[in-house]
Amino acid sequence: MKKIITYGTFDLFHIGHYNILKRAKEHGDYLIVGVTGENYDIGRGKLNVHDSLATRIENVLKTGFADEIIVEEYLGQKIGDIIKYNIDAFVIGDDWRGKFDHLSRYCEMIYLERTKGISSTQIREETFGHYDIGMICDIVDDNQIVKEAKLVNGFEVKNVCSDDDNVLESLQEKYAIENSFDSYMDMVEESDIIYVRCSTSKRYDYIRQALESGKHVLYDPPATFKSDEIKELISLAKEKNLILMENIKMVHIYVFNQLLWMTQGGLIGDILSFNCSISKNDESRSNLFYDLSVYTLLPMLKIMGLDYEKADFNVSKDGDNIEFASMNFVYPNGRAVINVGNTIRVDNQLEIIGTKGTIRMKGDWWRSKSFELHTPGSSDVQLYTTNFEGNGFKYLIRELSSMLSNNRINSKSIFEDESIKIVEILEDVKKAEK
Ligand code: C2G
Repeated sequence: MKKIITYGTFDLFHIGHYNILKRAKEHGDYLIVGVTGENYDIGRGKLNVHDSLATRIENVLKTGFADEIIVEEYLGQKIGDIIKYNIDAFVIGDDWRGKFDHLSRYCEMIYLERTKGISSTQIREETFGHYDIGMICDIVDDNQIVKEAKLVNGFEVKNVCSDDDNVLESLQEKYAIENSFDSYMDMVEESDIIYVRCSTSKRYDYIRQALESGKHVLYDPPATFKSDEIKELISLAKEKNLILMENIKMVHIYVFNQLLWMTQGGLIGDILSFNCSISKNDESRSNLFYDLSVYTLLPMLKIMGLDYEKADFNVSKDGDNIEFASMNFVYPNGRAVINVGNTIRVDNQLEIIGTKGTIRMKGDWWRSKSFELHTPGSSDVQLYTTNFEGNGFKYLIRELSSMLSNNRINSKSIFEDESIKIVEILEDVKKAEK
């Protein structure tokens, strides 16, 4: 009996998938089909698979060609599968030609011609639409949004605008953005989503104007230092049924959800202490201190909660510039200490101490792909990691994509009360700064 194996995602099942399964079966007597698991697809950069694993398996089964279905869960599984299932031949479409030649040591390799004119990507774009992103920016640094947006079907940074002509020219050239605009409102008109990436003092106005024009907004936080202004923006977005979302990538990354699960789900016991430090020296960005503070406050609020009893802020300044600030929060059963260095460097780290364990993230923890779990009484350190290329922007855009296709305006990664609380805290820090 000749055993064949083939693999695929089989999203939005179409004639190309049907044909390859049919022909794969014709090459042998028994066909095993490996259907990709969701985590595996995310890991290999296939971010917006639409159908659930169960639906994709069901569609493969319905063809009647598969004798057995397995789930492909990790990179490198194919070798183990060929050995385990005693496979004689591996079949795959010729879009993969050359990529699997190393498997020919284990079994026969058969590349079959792909069905022309049809793909899941094409169906996804036709069914779920296309969103043009317009970026308003005052530095020549796109935060990798141009590259990362391309990884999510249906999203593209098509328009750019800047108050500064030189910046505008450099941005358009550096990132090969199709259209540049002198007028912000003209760009807003031409875009579906606006990304506000400019100095803090300008953010509120740009966001408000975009929302008033009926456009979804993604912005570098904080939007403002005034809590009534953030509340106003949030209600404006709600009134117009628009998405208003902070660009905080950390909360969209898989490993951060694991960290939240452990801390919120009691896996490291009661939380006694949340301690983190962050510093970055970038003179090209004014008010960077406040941008950095947002990164620290969001995980604190998620892990320790919104209801601290007391807070005090110690702000050290050199002229107008904040060099360093320490923020201390007293919670009913624990403490949070946050140190933010602007021109004064501090070691970047995050530590959460619970009664049953300690979590540590070293280095640039806000963009880290891993954390350590230390358990009292054990010398074993467990490492939780997630692997991906880039800065994680694609995961944020993927959430945006899911919100748009489900007609949901509220992000579940950053809740409205957290957004408001962050601005309220920054408002208090501003007062302490004086
Ligand atoms: N296919 C085809 N013709 C199309 C589209 C897809 O013949 N028009 C084939 C692909 O070549 C592949 C199979 O259908 O053999 C499944 O395609 P996808 O669902 O796109 O899966 P893919 O990302 O190619 O996964 O481990 C996963 C595999 O390596 C392949």
